[in-house]
Amino acid sequence: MKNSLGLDASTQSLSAVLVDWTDGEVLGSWSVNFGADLPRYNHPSGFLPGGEAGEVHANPLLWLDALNLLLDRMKEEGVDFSSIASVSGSGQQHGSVYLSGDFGQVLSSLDETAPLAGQIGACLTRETSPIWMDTSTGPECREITDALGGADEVRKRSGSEAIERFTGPQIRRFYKTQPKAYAETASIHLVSSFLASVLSGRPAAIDYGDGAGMNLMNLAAGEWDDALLTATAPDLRAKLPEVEPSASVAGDISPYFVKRYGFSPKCQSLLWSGDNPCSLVGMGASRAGKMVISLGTSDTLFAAMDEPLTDPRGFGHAFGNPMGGFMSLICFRNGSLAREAIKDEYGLSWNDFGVDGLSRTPVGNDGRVIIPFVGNEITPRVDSTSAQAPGWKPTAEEWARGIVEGQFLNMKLHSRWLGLDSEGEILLTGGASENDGIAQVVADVFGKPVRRLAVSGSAGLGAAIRAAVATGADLAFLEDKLSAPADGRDLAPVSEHVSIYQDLEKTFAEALSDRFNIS
Ligand code: XUL
Repeated sequence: MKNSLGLDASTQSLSAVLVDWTDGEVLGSWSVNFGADLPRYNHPSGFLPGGEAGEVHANPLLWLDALNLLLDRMKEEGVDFSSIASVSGSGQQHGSVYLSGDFGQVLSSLDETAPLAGQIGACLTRETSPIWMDTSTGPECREITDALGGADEVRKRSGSEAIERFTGPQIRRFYKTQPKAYAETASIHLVSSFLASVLSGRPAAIDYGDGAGMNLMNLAAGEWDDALLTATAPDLRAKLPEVEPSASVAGDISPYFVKRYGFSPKCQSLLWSGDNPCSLVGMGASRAGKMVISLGTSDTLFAAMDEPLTDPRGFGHAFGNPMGGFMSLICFRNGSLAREAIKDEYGLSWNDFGVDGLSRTPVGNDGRVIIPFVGNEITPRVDSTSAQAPGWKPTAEEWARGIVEGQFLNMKLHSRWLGLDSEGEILLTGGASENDGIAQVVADVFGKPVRRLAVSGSAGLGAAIRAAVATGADLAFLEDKLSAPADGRDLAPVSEHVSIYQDLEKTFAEALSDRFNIS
């Protein structure tokens, strides 16, 4: 057995990647799209539409049906499950699943002739799961913060201030709004630990990576934090699984998967982690020194950290690094959507954001900046309805340059707490990273070389690498083979541009503080 399987339960799909860890090769990948492949759940974008007051929920049975469908498809395509030595997974972070005391018993006696959803569904004490897009818990965040004596205390303990989408505030809201169902709940799992439990045929622990996204774990100690638990909901300690290192084996794979799909009974089922912690591994950045910038619907910046640093301004997060130590995660809501809004508003094309397009305007727009928030931003936390050019009227081409420069100046300003200014390189991923014009602005604003990797689906790949390493594979070898830079795609910072952006960062910080009254 020389293969490992990585599963990725993301917001909109469940995917699998099969890796041969002796040769360091990806053997194949498969995916089930929740909206298109399981339309009976009415989750066109992976969650129930129409949630009120900021609620965004998904049906956990959908994830189970997707798991059966994904493995059915792989079986039909002739995947030899008996070649898999270990399996792990990556889950969308923060989402929670609420279960009765029967969960363990049901898992240990699953009937392999029937789908999972019909058997496990009876254990749910809350029909739907709040997911990371849920913003309904503002009052609960304030209550937890007050109980701890302030935002700094919550951040120092858990790695983040109390955040609406984080699991603790979500649990508190459930306890307040449905006290009876909360009392009937025997265990609360994350998406990651729920699916790890199903694969292992017994309740699995929560790992340090995903556990840190709950506002319940003491980040430095790697244990549930009594003060945070007490501030969140009564009897919570008894309802939470243990928290353990990400490399822990939850057990042999459940007989359900052995009998139904032909997995080896010796296949090791590892704890799962969150999607961002798994991406850190998949991008080859699990050792300190590399910074990953992912350009997606939201842009994110993450990096491994040796120490549990936290963001003194309270915008960024610190999680456990699945390979040991810690990681930062900073999320910028105005990512691709903001770039696209400016493109559409000013009649631009993506070529106008490319090398030729950007060459029509001077680097730094002659010392003028654009505040790139077309809608509310979370880093920094400000309400905004449109991007702004304080004190000037940009042309369409200046808007193209200015929105991108503003985004990365904001990113640089708000990642300074990581202390990575003078070292390392940037690994750039996500749709917009393909654009050489945008990628060069990243290199010049940060003053670091930018590398773009051949890898796609870094969360699932990271899960497969974690599974492989737990069964004896060499991390450095797999990173070299699987997370390698795409040939000829590296970009070096241009020194004249770097100094222009050093000055422009100050102008940008002043514009931000003038406009939003923040320091
Ligand atoms: C991280 C976050 C998202 C989810 C879904 O804090 O909320 O990145 O993990 O991808």
